[in-house]
Amino acid sequence: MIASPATATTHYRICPLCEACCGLEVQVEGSRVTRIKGAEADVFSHGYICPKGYALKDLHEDPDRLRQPLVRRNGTLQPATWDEAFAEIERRLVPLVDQHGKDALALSLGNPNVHKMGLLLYTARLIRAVGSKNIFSASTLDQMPKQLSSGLMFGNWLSVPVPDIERCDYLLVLGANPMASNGSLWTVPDFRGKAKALRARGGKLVVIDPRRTETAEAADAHHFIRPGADVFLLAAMVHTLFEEQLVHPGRLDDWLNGSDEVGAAVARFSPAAVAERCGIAAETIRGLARELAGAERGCVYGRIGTCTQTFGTLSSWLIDVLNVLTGNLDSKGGAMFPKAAAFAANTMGKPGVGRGVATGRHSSRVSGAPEVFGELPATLMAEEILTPGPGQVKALITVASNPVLSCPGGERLDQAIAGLDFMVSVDIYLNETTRHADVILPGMSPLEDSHYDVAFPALSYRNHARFSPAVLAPSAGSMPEWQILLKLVAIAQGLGAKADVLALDDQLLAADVARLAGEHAPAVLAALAGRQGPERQLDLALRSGPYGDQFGGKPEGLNLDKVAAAPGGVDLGALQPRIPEVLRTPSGKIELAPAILVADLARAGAALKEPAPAFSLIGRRDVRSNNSWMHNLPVLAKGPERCTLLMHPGDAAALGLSAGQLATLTLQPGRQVQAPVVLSEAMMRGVISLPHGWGHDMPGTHLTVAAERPGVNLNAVLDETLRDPLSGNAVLSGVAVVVSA
Ligand SMILES: Nc1nc2c(c(=O)[nH]1)N[C@H]1C(S)=C(S)[C@@H](COP(=O)(O)OP(=O)(O)OC[C@H]3O[C@@H](n4cnc5c(=O)[nH]c(N)nc54)[C@H](O)[C@@H]3O)O[C@H]1N2
Ligand SMILES: Nc1nc2c(c(=O)[nH]1)N[C@H]1C(S)=C(S)[C@@H](COP(=O)(O)OP(=O)(O)OC[C@H]3O[C@@H](n4cnc5c(=O)[nH]c(N)nc54)[C@H](O)[C@@H]3O)O[C@H]1N2
Ligand code: SF4
Ligand SMILES: [Mo]
Repeated sequence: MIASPATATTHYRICPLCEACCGLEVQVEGSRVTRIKGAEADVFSHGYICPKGYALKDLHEDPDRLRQPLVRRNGTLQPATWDEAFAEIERRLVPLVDQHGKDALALSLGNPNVHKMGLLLYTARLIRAVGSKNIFSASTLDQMPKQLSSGLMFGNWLSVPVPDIERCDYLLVLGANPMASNGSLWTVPDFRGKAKALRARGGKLVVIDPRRTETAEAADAHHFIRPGADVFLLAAMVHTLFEEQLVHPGRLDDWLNGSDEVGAAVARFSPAAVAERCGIAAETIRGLARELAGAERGCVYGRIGTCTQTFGTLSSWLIDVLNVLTGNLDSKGGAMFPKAAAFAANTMGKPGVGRGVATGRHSSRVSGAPEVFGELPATLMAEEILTPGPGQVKALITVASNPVLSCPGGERLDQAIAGLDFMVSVDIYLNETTRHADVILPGMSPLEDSHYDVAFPALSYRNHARFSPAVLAPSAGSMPEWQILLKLVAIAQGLGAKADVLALDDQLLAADVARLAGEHAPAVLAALAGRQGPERQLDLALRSGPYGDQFGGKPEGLNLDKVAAAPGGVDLGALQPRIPEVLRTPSGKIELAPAILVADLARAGAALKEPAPAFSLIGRRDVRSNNSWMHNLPVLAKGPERCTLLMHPGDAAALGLSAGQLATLTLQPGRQVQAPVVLSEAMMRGVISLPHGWGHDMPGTHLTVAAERPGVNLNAVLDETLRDPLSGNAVLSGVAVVVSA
């Protein structure tokens, strides 16, 4: 806490609203938030803030935010006590699972889970307790391809290399718009400032995107690409490296398997063969490969645009193949592996070797889709609910998840969810999805909760450890989300709704410690005494982590007390090379040519022969919006209409459409949406853009501000059967569409 004038106090809080994880300074008078600004003292974000950061105040004060459990009685959701809510869950859920089996209960885990320590650490416990194979999350609407390609290449699902932007002098960005999204699978507050600095020191930023985005505007070069064609472009760049003898992995040579196989596998993807499909000239493709190879410190970074396509895993893989072959992986200024202070799987176990990753340990009941990283594709949720037979999903727990708006086939899913026997939502709003719940259990305002980013330090541009204590005391009648989840664990385990969650927390932690510390477990548990819940797990992770005090073994090392006492966090330095130590493949090497990826290139080869659709649809993100749930916050909701259809003026003219007119998008027979047209020269010809997360006009919701300008639900009409077969990720981009006036 920092002293402030008069009665105001100033508090440090890590922003939980996007992956940039900026440190904020929140000024409070009494229980009222009076000002929010970027924390200059933050060792990682140095005072940066975006418009969403201010919205924490609106979120805290939002009268529509739920503050009390709701239980459905006689068809309507009514306020209830926590005891009543948990008793109702026990009464309904336990017999249902007893009768139909564990798989009859599905979990749907949404994006905010990863932004709250209590949610992320305790949904892990809930997944284990529920024991269902029907685990769905936003990961298969987002980044699963990158996790799979990283897992296959480096041996761990979460070993994702990120650009070392402060030392990079050539950055090639595909399918990402960090100027609007503030970065993803790459925690990089103030991307704009860092990109500017890169260019100021003579570096070059190049963007590949079907739209000339805000990021492209700030770049040295931008190339339009036909949606979904990245796999061809990337394969042709790899082809060029081999053809022109530009393959130079440098020190990685000793740690590589499969370079020659990769060269052979991309033989058919010459720049000339792919140019037309990509919409990029062959000479430009060669030029990109040469620039990357010639850069002293180059890096290729791809994000959601390269994942949410049928060849998502191939594209994600080829990006790192380029980084490896040009000697830019694990090298200063290239694509590097952060070393997180806590919770990172790639800092645990034996360094340099491991079991690697495998998929398909089980498969989905109806479509037979393989499990990936313990999950089934989110797009299969509807069919698992709707298709009768043994193993049919009859009950659902959603945790911070709004799949009716965020998952393709949203309208069908909406109907499926409405027909469930029982549904629980851990959520802060009565929205498009939670309106179907029988019980809603509300989480707290982030300002009432302490925080440490569990996932993002493993994806950060610089190593760091930062903790923020709760800014405000919890409001009366609230319950920490980790305790809500532990109650659900207790019910799932048959301990009952009245179980003592603090005792259960002790038990679960003791089991973790026994696994981790063996004979030293009693001493470790004693050292952790005095804390509970997520903060105790955090102390354990920090102390046993790569910078930790090892419970006295390294007294100068980190623990939670030290991190919490450091104003603005602890800087742990620039990223350092980690190969071979970071690897967890059975061979102890980088697997450059995993068999399932090489095999999948045949599918890409076949697709290359098919013509691109006349019109294809892509999404977009706006800095004042965030997926489906921040549209109820006045500070963000104001301003121009955001749920609009962007198209090139030439395309609009050809279709007889003008600005402001409603265009109809037809994705399949019977699936249409209408949105107002905005003309934009920044769109590639033949490509239109509509954002997701809108459609706040459904009955039974309580989102007063959002309902004023609801927009339309793009995902209601997107095709839920389109997936990347390897990762199970949904295809959200480059979908064929018919546009009419
Ligand atoms: N067409 C299309 N669809 C997409 C995408 C796209 O680009 N195009 N993007 C995809 C991506 S990347 C993602 S990550 C998903 C996101 O989709 P979801 O995972 O569904 O996440 P959100 O849309 O952010 O909805 C978050 C939910 O969490 C609740 N919530 C917010 N804060 C809290 C909290 O503190 N506690 C609790 N308990 N609940 C909270 C909100 O009320 C809301 O119900 O959407 C995907 N869908
Ligand atoms: N303001 C804001 N910030 C957010 C979010 C938000 O909704 N709003 N969502 C958060 C979440 S959940 C995520 S996952 C991240 C995502 O972070 P980013 O990956 O940066 O997401 P986008 O801004 O959607 O950028 C994707 C880009 O890919 C382009 N694209 C579409 N299809 C293709 C293609 O086939 N090939 C290529 N090369 N490009 C393509 C799009 O035009 C778009 O510019 O953002 C996070 N941050
Ligand atoms: S960029 Fe904005 S929303 Fe993201 S963490 Fe920073 S302040 Fe929060
Ligand atoms: Mo996401």
